[in-house]
Amino acid sequence: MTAIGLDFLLKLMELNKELLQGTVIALKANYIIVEIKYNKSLLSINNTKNPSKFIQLICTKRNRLAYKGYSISVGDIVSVEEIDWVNYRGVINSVEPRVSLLKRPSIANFTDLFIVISLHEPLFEINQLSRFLIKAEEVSTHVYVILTKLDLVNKSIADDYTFRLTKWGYKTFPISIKIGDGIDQLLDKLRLMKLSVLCGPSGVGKSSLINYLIPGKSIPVGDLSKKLKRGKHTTRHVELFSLGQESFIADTPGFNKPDFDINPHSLGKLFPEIRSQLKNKKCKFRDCLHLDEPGCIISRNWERYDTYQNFVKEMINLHQ
Ligand SMILES: Nc1nc2c(ncn2[C@@H]2O[C@H](COP(=O)(O)OP(=O)(O)OP(=O)(O)O)[C@@H](O)[C@H]2O)c(=O)[nH]1
Ligand SMILES: [Mg+2]
Ligand SMILES: [Zn+2]
Repeated sequence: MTAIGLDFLLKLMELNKELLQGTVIALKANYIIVEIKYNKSLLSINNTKNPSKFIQLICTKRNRLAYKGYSISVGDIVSVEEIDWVNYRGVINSVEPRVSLLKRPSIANFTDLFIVISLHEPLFEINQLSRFLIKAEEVSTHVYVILTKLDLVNKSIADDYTFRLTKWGYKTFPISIKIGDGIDQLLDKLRLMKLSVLCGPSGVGKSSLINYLIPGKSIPVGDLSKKLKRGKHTTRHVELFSLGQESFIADTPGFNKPDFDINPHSLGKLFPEIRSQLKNKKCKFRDCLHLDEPGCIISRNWERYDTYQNFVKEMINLHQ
């Protein structure tokens, strides 16, 4: 055996003794795909084979984790051992406590939620967007909107929507991957975040956006249905993609009508328009629904007040 070969083997043995931490980026059949960032010792053994900064390992999990009822989600930070560097396989030994968990789609440790909605094809619907926003507000205080397909509408229409959504209380990113508009500002924001999730209806361009943001990516994207101009549910599973330094973006399967089940009294907290009005003043009754109660201080003069009323009524009916 040559000196270099022995050195290589010793390093492998050393590394196998250590547990390596990585992020679960996808669940595929019975395997868990974990991405591990190169550290110095990894670079020294592996740079000739895989010049990228990240290695993906195909993992299983220790039976002990299954017995304890641990389910592993995309986004989980895990420790991997028994790494086979030839076939890039490993065994997950433990899962770090989660900072956050999104249930549908299931993603652990997300930090920011981006509701992606198209300005045209599929048609922009305030009610649908508000349903996505309510679901996002339920689980996160970091909610943003991406308006896609800017190239398909007049600039005045795009400006009008952006202005309105900003007034609702959401930082809004109008973009087009066909003409490249708005991408730099969005990418600057995404790179500051640890794990941003793209959620929204099918066909709005979530996967296309990730392909555009990450050179060389080719996630499958789908045409819209000819008649209804709706998406065809092309993405079927959650997957994380690295945007570089400690920053991931999650692609998710689109769904068209998010359901929610919320106490009608809690709905107001999920509308930034109501939250801002309640900052310095209070309604007379603590459990005010902000409908017709005497002493209610919430103004009726804002764009989504009707949407709010309808959601309250929907939740009252649901809980009857
Ligand atoms: N004109 C235009 N079309 C776009 C743009 N972005 C995406 N598309 C098109 O929109 C269609 C749907 O794109 P996808 O990326 O598959 O949409 P998705 O949101 O991932 O859909 P699901 O995976 O079904 O949830 C494709 O035909 C894209 O080419 C854009 O900025 N402008
Ligand atoms: Mg997709
Ligand atoms: Zn009130």
